[in-house]
Amino acid sequence: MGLTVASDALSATPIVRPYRGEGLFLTTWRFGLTSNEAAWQTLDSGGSLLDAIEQGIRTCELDPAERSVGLGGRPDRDGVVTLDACIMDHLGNAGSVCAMEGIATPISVARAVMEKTPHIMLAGDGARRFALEQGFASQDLLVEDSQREWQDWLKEARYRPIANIENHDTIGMLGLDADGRLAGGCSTSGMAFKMHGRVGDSPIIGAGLYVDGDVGACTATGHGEEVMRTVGAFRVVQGMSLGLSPQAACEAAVEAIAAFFRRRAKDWSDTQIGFIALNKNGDIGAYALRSGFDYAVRDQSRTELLRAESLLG
Ligand code: SD4
Repeated sequence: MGLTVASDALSATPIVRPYRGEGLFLTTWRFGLTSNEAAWQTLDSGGSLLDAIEQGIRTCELDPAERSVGLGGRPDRDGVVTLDACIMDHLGNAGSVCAMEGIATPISVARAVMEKTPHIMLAGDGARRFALEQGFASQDLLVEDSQREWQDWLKEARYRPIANIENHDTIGMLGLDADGRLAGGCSTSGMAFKMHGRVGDSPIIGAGLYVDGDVGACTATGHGEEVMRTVGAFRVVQGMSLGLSPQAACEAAVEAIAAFFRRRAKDWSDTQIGFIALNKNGDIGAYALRSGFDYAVRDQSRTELLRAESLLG
C-alpha cells in the first residue's frame, strides 16, 4: 500500500495518510448505483481495478433503458447514435474512441485501443473497424424510443440541451483499489441531436477524464464544450496535485468555467457541468455549476446516491 503526501486545503500542512479501505467507486448520476455495484462485484471476485471500471461502465452501456450511454443512447440530428468513451489507469495508460457507430460497448473498445495499439484515440470509422477486427459485434443502437424522439425533434430541429434532463448524461466512473491504485472511465452518446461528427469532452483525456496515479482522478459530465475549453478533468487533478482537496479542486474548476462564461458574456441558463474527484487517500469531492447533479459512492460499508453542491444553486 503506497504512502502519499496530501493536504486537505492549500494552506494545510501536508499529511501522510495511506488509503486503508477495500476499494472505492465514485460514479456520475443515478445509474452510477448499478454500475458501482457491478464494479464492486468484479473487484470482489478478484478482477483488477480496470476490469471493475470496464464492467461497471459496460453494465450501463448494455442497458437499453439508460438512454444516454451505449445501446439505447440518443442519436445525433441525422438519427445516428455515435458513441464516445475513454479509460485511463494509474500509470498513465489510456485508450479512447470517439464518434463510433454500431458498437454497444465503447468502454471495452477504448480499453482494447489502450492495450492493443500504439495509439490512445481512434475516431469514427477507424474506431469501428478496429472494434470489428477485435471481435466486437456490430448492432443497431437506435432503440424505438430514440427513433420516435428523434422524429419528434425533427419537427422543430432546434438543438437545445437541457440542464439535468437526462438526454445527454455521461457515465464517468473513478475507482481506487485496496493497493491504492487509481483508474477511471467515461462513456456517453454525447449531447442528443448534436451535429453528426461532434465529439464532446468525454473521450478526451484531460477533459472528460484524467488520472494521475500519484495524486487522484477526476471525471466530468455536462456540456462538453465548456469542459474541453477549460481542460476540466486535468484542471481538477492539477488542483489536487497543488494540495487542494478533491472537493476544493472540483469547486475551483467549476468557478473557472463560470469565469469563462462571464468573460464571454454567454447565456449559460441551460448549461450544467458536474465534476467528481477522488484522491489517493480515498477522499472524494463533487461539485456542479447548478443544482441537480447526483453521483453514486460505493465502498466496503456503503452504497449511496449523493447530491452535489453547486455554484449557482
Ligand atoms: C458531452 N459531456 O458529450 C458529454 C455529455 C454529458 O451530461 O456528460 N452530459 O458533452
